[in-house]
Amino acid sequence: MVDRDDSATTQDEGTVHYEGPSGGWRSLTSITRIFGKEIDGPGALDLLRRQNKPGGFMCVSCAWTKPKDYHVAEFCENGAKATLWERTTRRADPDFFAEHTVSELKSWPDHELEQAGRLTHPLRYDRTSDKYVPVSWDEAFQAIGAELKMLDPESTVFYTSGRASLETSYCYALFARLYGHNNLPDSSNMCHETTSVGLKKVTGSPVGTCKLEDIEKADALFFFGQNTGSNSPRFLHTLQRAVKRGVKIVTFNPVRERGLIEFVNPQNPVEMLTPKSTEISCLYLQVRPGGDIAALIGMCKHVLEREEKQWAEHKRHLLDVDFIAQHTVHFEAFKGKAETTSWEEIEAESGIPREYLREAADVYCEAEKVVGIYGMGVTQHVKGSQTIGMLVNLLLLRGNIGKEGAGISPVRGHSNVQGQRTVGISEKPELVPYDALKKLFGFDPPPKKGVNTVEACEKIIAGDIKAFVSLGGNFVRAIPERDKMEAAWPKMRLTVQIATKLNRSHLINGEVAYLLPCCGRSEEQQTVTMEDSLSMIHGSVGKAKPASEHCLPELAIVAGIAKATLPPNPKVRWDEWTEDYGKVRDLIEATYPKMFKDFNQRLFTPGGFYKGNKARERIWDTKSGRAEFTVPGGLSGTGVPDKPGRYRLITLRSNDQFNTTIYGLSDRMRGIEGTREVLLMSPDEIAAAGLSEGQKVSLVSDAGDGVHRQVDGLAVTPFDLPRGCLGGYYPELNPLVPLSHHEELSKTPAYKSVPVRIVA
Ligand SMILES: Nc1nc2c(c(=O)[nH]1)N[C@H]1C(S)=C(S)[C@@H](COP(=O)(O)OP(=O)(O)OC[C@H]3O[C@@H](n4cnc5c(=O)[nH]c(N)nc54)[C@H](O)[C@@H]3O)O[C@H]1N2
Ligand SMILES: Nc1nc2c(c(=O)[nH]1)N[C@H]1C(S)=C(S)[C@@H](COP(=O)(O)OP(=O)(O)OC[C@H]3O[C@@H](n4cnc5c(=O)[nH]c(N)nc54)[C@H](O)[C@@H]3O)O[C@H]1N2
Ligand SMILES: [Mo]
Repeated sequence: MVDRDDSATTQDEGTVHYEGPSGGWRSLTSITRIFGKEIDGPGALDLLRRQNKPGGFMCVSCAWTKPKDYHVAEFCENGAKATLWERTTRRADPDFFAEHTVSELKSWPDHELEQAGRLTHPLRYDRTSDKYVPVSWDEAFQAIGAELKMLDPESTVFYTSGRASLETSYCYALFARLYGHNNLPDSSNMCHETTSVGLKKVTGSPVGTCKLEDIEKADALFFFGQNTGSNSPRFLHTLQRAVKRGVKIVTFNPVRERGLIEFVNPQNPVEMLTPKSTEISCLYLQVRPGGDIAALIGMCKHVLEREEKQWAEHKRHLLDVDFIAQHTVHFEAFKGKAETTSWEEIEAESGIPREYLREAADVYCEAEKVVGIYGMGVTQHVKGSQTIGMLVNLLLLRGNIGKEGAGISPVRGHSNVQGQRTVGISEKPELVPYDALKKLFGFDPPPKKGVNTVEACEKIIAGDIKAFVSLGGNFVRAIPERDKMEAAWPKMRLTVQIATKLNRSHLINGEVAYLLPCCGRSEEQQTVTMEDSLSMIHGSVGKAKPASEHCLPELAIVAGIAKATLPPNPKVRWDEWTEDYGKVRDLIEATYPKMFKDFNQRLFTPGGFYKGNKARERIWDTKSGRAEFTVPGGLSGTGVPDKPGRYRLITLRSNDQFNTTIYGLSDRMRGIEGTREVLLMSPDEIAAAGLSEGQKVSLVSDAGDGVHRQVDGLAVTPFDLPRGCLGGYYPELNPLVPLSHHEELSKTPAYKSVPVRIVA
């Protein structure tokens, strides 16, 4: 449960585990194993060589920052997989679709659907033959436009997955508002929306306050629920350097994730020859899922005890009392809560003995500058905002926000998910500068709040949504409540999917359905831009040969549909914008003059240009005008009481997947190979439940709402996990997640603690 030095020593007998460090030779061999011969060699190598460097190609995988001081090869195993996946030589062309009916394709595993290769032609679903048939772009645009013109705009949804560029995203959001709605859910609604709402509430900032320099200057880093080794591997370089500098890293995670335990740098020739790994975390605490609020209260309790003692003995404060007095509110209420919460309650909910929480808190107290880092292990819980509030409480105690080397750093998911929100993809009108839009384009943007992802699902199930346009992504696979959603989906009048590769969402069609092939980012012939997790904005130059001459850039597709839908407006110049994205950047600058000052001139600033952050300057855009201490409502983050037979299920990503895209069946850093149909469970729990290794079981949801949700055929697999908790893979287990099981303020689905029972 607790690990300090040798990661292997505390391992339970018989538990499956990969014992090697992350990075290293194995990370390179895994790429060749997956892709073999099916990539366009020279083109792909050119992209990888330029990947994430100033003036180069910005990776389509994660949102981790692209540093000014880059490596010779500034890409990781998983970034390379994402680039090569886009550069496959396989094609899902009209011949492919002539051979297979949609019903037949539905029987294929998700992995094989994407394996079919890149989409090459605009396609219309023909119900009579149950096949996709090629159409011309003009025919597709006119037909989609005609349908949209007949519908009430508020009965339509425009979804985005967080990859599309700032330019395309700005145009897409503008199209929605000119058409007449704010129904702009984004993959971020399933991801860091908890940050956009929860972090904003307490600091005034919807995004992290750190720059890379802060992480590089910190004395201690605290990780909560973020799997760096698989999901933002380039960050490991920063961590490795930090450890070598003597920085202390403390990790809270129910799973012992390799990347946060030790790391061999695959780009350091000396380390590759004499594999000597760097130990990453000095303390690795296997918190129970949803137990972070309790763990953080425990740490704060110890910090407050030390303050009292230090003041009594030395008349010196441990807390930053000036900062607390000048910059915060509600300190006393929070202090009261921490003091009156007992260690027994804290240990029971967090699953961590008090001496380890005290040790973690000592690391915090002894560091002048601390950064708090988190991911889906925090945001995807019912009480995710409260957990963020607790992490902020800890940081505020010693003034660790708004000073150099300190701050809070949510690690974002998709490569431009943060940027899409910045340029107007939002269901909330108050987050968009309507005055600027009105002035620039001479219209009144719709005042009514639109739907987020969960609300879109509710309305689709209720039959209130008539059309769904998807700019990337795999919505039906990514969301909760799969069975009801798959049943409701075909009742929509129109579904439009703009995509690079075939996926499950393209096979569950509305009455009228189009599948439109776009260029990947690597194939953009013009410069596009994105914002990374540390709020740096970068230009990306792709210029690879498109998968087919019929693929169009995403912006051209959005413009094509918009033109066919909207009445002409001399201020809205779709053709000019498609021709020259620089003009869209001028519009972005005109709409957001502070963040995007001199946008076109600063595109290629090495390391990106910073969009700014008020909380970083200690200007608090909160209700009180100060940073806010908060008192959590309870100690559990799950929102569901424990009871006998009920487990907390964590849905995980493997190292061989990007969200719903499954590259292969190896989760090498967790030692799980050849299958994803597993139920991870601690050996003690397996014994207690009377199960045996390898036994096939079913999971049923235990949400108490009377709805039966079940997934069968999961092999019981011993794995080092805290008590009362199970693990398994996303998206296979999504049918178990109730739509109503979401974060309380932001409605982010609570994918990290799904209440389930095992049926043997
Ligand atoms: N290669 C690759 N890279 C990716 C992605 C991918 O699928 N593949 N996806 C991208 C996207 S969209 C996103 S959002 C990010 C996701 O990246 P992460 O934020 O790392 O998300 P997850 O992989 O879902 O897992 C989060 C971690 O939280 C831990 N955890 C679960 N429950 C709890 C809890 O209650 N408390 C704590 N402290 N920890 C918990 C899990 O064990 C896991 O290690 O990665 C992005 N990058
Ligand atoms: N149980 C569970 N569910 C989860 C999560 C979890 O941790 N657990 N995580 C959630 C999170 S954090 C997220 S972000 C969502 C992800 O949800 P989405 O963003 O909707 O899903 P992706 O799998 O990223 O989408 C993959 C598809 O995008 C298309 N695509 C790829 N590149 C491009 C491109 O350049 N342009 C276009 N137009 N299309 C492209 C391809 O067709 C590919 O099949 O899932 C969420 N669902
Ligand atoms: Mo995400």
